[in-house]
Amino acid sequence: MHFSLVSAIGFFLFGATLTVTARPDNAAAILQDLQRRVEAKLHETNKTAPGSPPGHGGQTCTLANAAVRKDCVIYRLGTDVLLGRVPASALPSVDPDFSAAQNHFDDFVAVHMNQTNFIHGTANFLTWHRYLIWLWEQKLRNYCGYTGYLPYWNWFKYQDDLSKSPVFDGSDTSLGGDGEYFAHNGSVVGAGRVWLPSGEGGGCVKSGPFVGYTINIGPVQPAMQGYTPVFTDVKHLNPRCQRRDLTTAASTSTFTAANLLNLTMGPASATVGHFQDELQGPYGTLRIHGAGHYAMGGDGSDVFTSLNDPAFYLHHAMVDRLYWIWQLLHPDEARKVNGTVTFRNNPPSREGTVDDLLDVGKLGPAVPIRDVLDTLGGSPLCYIYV
Ligand SMILES: *[C@@H]1O[C@H](CO)[C@@H](O)[C@H](O)[C@H]1NC(C)=O
Ligand SMILES: *[C@@H]1O[C@H](CO)[C@@H](O)[C@H](O)[C@H]1NC(C)=O
Ligand SMILES: *[C@@H]1O[C@H](CO)[C@@H](O)[C@H](O)[C@H]1NC(C)=O
Ligand SMILES: *[C@@H]1O[C@H](CO)[C@@H](O)[C@H](O)[C@H]1NC(C)=O
Ligand SMILES: *[C@@H]1O[C@H](CO)[C@@H](O)[C@H](O)[C@H]1NC(C)=O
Ligand SMILES: [Cu+2]
Repeated sequence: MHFSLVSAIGFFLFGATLTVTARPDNAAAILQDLQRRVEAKLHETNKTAPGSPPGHGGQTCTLANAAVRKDCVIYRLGTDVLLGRVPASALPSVDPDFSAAQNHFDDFVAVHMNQTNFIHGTANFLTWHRYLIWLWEQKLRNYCGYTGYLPYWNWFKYQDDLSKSPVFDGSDTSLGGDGEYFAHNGSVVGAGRVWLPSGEGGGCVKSGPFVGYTINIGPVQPAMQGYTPVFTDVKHLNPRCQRRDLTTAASTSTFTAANLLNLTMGPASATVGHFQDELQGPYGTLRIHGAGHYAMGGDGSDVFTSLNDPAFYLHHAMVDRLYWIWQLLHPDEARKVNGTVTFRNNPPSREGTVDDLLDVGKLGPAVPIRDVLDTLGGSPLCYIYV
């Protein structure tokens, strides 16, 4: 049976033309519906980005040859190529200035840490992270024998019991399970205004492919209480286990139909400024982007070095997927940016533009924002989500 959501979410809609045929309380079904809607749009245009330069391999990027990123529920990583472990063990660090980085996995952590104040709450937040995870996907494929594409963590499944999620269930194809029990009083987030009670972990990840794996950089500012930050920079080596505290309080409260609808069709979808600000959360609130990090707890809860938890890449793939859906639903806004070049404009700085370069240090070439606005632009990006 199909419900028309128009009346239920009428206040979200600007025109009455959008109809979502899913129960209003079922975020996963709403997301499916949005997915079908944007796929239909893509197929209408059979997007080849007219005028765009050829993508990799000299081919123009089309729907037919685009990479397809999938839900990790249906597309697990495969035990032969363990996301993160292969590059970590196989690839050396490429930046001697990041002397704490012991391998290429750490390089990603270091680059993100060094730029934290210039890539969050900024005009480049969505595109910088889009480019970073694309580079990660390329490394896995080009150097680690990985033949798939980056899967995403579908927030709208298992949000009421993260330990059952294929991302975190502790199986060989997950990114590891919960941490060992570590007594602590939850996490303080949202500029100190939101308290999340602890889960059942908090210590070293105790199951899955990354047990015994060493991380080296940070923590700088973990939200999890009792996890003491070290004074740290990209030269401070701090070898330790990766910690996690699966925090369902973060996911269940935030990965909701109301938040999804607001961001894709409601007031928060109206402009790129509204979209990115609501996604990251107005000052003192917890919203979807932060909730993914705090749902991981431990290392994943550290805004500077959350990449130490390999689930970072699957979380940001989902952030990117939401951005992609939003872009396809809002073509007039899709190529705009909003905001300045410093974290919540602190210290005050100039407005960002689509000509600003996305600086990823030695991870890859700096590219202008305009080149990654379209995931089918072909140079460098050529992918879709299903
Ligand atoms: C899109 O165009 C390509 C050729 O550029 C074609 O191979 C493909 O089947 C088309 N896809 C759709 C969905 O129409
Ligand atoms: C850190 O980032 C700044 C720019 O934000 C850059 O000038 C500096 O070289 C980076 N540090 C390292 C060690 O790469
Ligand atoms: C845990 O922290 C919260 C928020 O700071 C506080 O309200 C609560 O009393 C604390 N509980 C314990 C047992 O310290
Ligand atoms: C939707 O987003 C707008 C801002 O873009 C915000 O003011 C409003 O509180 C959000 N609504 C809900 C229900 O979260
Ligand atoms: C950026 O977006 C916000 C809404 O989130 C809006 O108030 C502001 O005017 C926008 N700034 C520019 C320069 O467009
Ligand atoms: Cu980040």
